[in-house]
Amino acid sequence: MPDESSSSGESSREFGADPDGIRRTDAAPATTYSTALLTGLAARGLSDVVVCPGSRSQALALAAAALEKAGMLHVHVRIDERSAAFFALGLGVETGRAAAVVTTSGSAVAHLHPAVLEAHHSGVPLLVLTADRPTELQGIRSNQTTVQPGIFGGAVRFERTVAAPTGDTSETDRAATLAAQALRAANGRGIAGPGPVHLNIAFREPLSSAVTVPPAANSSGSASPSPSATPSVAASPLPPGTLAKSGDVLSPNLALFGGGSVADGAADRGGGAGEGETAAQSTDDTDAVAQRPYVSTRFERPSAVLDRGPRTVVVAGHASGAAAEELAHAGSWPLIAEVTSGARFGRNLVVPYRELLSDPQFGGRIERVVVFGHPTLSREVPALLQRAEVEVVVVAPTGIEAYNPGRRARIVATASVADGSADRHWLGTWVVASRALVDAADRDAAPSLDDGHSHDPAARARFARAEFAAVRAPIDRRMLVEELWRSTWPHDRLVLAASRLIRVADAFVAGKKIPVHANRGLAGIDGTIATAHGIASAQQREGMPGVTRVLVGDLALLHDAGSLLGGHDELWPRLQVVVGNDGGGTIFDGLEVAQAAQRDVFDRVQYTPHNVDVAALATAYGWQHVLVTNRAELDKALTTPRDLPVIIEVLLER
Ligand SMILES: Cc1ncc(C[n+]2csc(CCOP(=O)(O)OP(=O)(O)O)c2C)c(N)n1
Repeated sequence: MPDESSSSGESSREFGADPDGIRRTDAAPATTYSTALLTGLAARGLSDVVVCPGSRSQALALAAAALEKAGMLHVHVRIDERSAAFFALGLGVETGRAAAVVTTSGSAVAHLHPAVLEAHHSGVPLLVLTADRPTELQGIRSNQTTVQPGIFGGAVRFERTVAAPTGDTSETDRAATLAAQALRAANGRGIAGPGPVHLNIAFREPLSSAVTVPPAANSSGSASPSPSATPSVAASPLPPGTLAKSGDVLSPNLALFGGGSVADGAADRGGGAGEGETAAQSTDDTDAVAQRPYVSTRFERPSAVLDRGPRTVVVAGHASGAAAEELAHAGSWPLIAEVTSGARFGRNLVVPYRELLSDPQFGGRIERVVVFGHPTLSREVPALLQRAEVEVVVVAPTGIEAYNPGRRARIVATASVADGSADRHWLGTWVVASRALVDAADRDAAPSLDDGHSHDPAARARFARAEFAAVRAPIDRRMLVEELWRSTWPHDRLVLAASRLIRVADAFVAGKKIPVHANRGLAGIDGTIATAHGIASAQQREGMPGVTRVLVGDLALLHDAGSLLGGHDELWPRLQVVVGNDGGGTIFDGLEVAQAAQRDVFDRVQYTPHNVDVAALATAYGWQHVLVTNRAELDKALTTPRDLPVIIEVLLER
């Protein structure tokens, strides 16, 4: 039993006592269990719980609120579970640690699915805690009751359905053990890496009672636990493929990553199978056990030492991190770094990579590609990786799938460069050609400074006119992304929706070491604002400076309009939603279907026009709204400090 939940004889703090002052001594098992679970999670590093309202989940919600009062957690409240889950995803993106979401039973759980899928595919830690009905209410058309075990299919790293707590004294120990297992799985263990975890907990009436925060937890708790505060108490190991103690049901989905191998020691004892094998897991309480792909946490990918011979480029897809730039630098190889890679900087960077990959003199001569992260923003990169004569090395230390469009990549955990002399000519040709293309496309030729300083009134007037024209220039997509890029610094965050503008940014913005995020796991237009809100909340905690700017198309904004609603009385972080409003989804205008289909039909079912008044939308949710039409107004809007979140609207030509 973890120390923090042991009985020490110290007095406990109690929250939620009856208003008449009479202390209720009969704690509801639902509350005892929920408090133990959340205390266990907080003790192991969980810092944020996003609560959605509901009756069946009240014990978890009230316990979370009590732990917040005790300084152990931050609680955020969201009405919409989809929004809540993406908000938690954003917290996980920024902190690298799971945040938890609490929901009631029924369709509430299904609203978590988009964020769970995104977390699964992008490897972001996330913990979902769903309340369920007890077994006696299952299968009888009881209200708000559905099939919650296994609802997320193979998308969760670990899942456990817990039978309704009964008040048995062993339950608090088991809650603490489960907390440790769940956080370990969510925060990343073994080759699967971080991802979503689902704890589905049945509750029986009484659904809650006054919350008593265990004293040890009370004194040691911190609302901002440091990462080093993570597991200090070992959980009891679950042998792979075995059941938890009676009352708990291991989901068949647990088999996905090696049965009980997320429990301490199990993976190390070699219980898993190799990658590509399958395993079935039987449980007492579930008979629908699926055969699922089985990835052992034991399996490790090899490391590669790359010889210098082949003409090589390094591709940094989404969330590669700086390792891609380091390898390109060490190998003297051109670097193709997508805008959300975290590696878009350095001397080897090739911004106009699409053009050069399509050029036989450049792309045509590539012999080897080393890929980091998840490239999603061009057609040229996957086409390159499918060419039979090109060797492909994919660096993926963790992750459920490695990027492998040609299905013949060598997948490694790390890559380094062998000794020897670099082929500087190869790098030089790319860098020179890249610079030439960038210069040719440069539209920002500054007005001549000589004119500005001239004694000739005509020259000075010419300078003033040029300067005026530059700041009054109407905004187009490229200007929009370049101005955003220019305004953003390392202490800021930039979040890009899966609209057309992310591709424009990828095509044009220069190298700059700034944090850029996008939900590229599934490239959905859903949840962008909520994710950015989560990122901003985590980043700006404890007085940190910075602004989070979100660049969305109008459909991405409308899709996540519900996330403009924050928690009542919760402080907003500095958040700017910049919407490029072109009246619908113009990303589809660039597809072949735009030429092939009848115009009116195409517009109706692909472009999907709308007439939403964005200013009124902002007002409805208590946001500020600014409409900008030229560069000067845009710059001002991006740099003006505000007390409220703002939607900066830019009208764009279709
Ligand atoms: C959840 C989800 N539904 C549908 C899509 C398909 N989709 C991709 S881009 C897009 C339209 C984007 O429109 P908008 O945000 O206005 O940006 P624009 O293309 O106009 O720049 C849609 C519907 C998706 N990616 N995700």
